[in-house]
Amino acid sequence: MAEPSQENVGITISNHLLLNQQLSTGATGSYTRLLQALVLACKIIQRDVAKAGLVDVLGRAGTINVQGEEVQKLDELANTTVKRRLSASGEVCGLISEEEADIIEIPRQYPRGNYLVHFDPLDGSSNIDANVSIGTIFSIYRRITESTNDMDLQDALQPGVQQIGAGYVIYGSSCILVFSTGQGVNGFTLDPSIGEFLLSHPNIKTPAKGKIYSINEGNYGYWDEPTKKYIDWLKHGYSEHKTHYTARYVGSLVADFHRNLLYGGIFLYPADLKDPKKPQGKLRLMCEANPLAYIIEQAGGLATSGRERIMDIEPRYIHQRTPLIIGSPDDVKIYQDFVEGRRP
Ligand code: AHM
Ligand code: MG
Repeated sequence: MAEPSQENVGITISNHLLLNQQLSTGATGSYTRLLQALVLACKIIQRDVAKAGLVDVLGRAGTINVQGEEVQKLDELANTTVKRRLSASGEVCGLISEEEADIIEIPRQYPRGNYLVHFDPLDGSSNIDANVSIGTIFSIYRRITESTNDMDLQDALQPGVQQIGAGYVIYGSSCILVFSTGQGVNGFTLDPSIGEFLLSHPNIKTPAKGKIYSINEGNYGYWDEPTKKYIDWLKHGYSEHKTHYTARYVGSLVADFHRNLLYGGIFLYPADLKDPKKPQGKLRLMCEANPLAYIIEQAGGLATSGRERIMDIEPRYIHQRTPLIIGSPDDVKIYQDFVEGRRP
């Protein structure tokens, strides 16, 4: 697919996808149909998120609303929406959601396509009641098993380098969809008056170095020594780095990631050494770390677990977690220097 130029700013996402399909030799339209189904799912979730405050007034999730129906939790609703729309596209052979333990089978009435999608339908959902930005994250692979049947675990457990597309949507002050299919990163903002995502951020590149660091410092006592030293250095090593780092942490991954992507900086969710539930940190490799790693690398940044590049990790199970250190390349390299003992 070709990189969009500044002249394309304002074109609709459908137009952008179709143009790229025309420019890709041998394209059948399957991938475009898959992406269009994802876009539609995200528009529906945006509509539901925008009504979340009203749901709270008219009936809490899990209670019975005025029509006598049970009010569904927003993250369950988002999960159902993505499943339905992607299944009905006829382009997927299976789905894997953060919300469900196993591979999701595609209902029998739909054909099995060649793609599979890992997704987190509503990341940061603990922030919903406070009106803080939340998001959907997705990661697309081509199936590797040769079959017209359902996908199997081998298809699901591909390393991040095999992704053929990834992205996220933020339901925030405006609704923005950021994605890449391997030729750079583009951002589309939803114009609610026409119900269309329009190209607003063509060819996003992250700054080589930033001034922002994002980490849950309440967990300081649980980090490994290199991470503690790195954060101490960011806060106290002013004479060396000659800049003033500033802390920003929303606690909603898409919001923290997106801000740092645009402004530059580093986001860290390291391993948690004292919490037996989080020896690998909190974030999931397949539906959170890999797609954001794909985006950041496409934008010129880096993503590591501290031990290895995120996209090189060989997944062993679907809901595997990983430490995630991601952002501007120079900042991630300095973190790596601390890990590898090049800085005291
Ligand atoms: P979730 O998938 O249960 O919503 O949890 C993931 C969220 C991320 O959005 C965010 O980066 C992280 O949890 C924050 O965790 P913490 O509250 O431990 O700092
Ligand atoms: Mg999540």
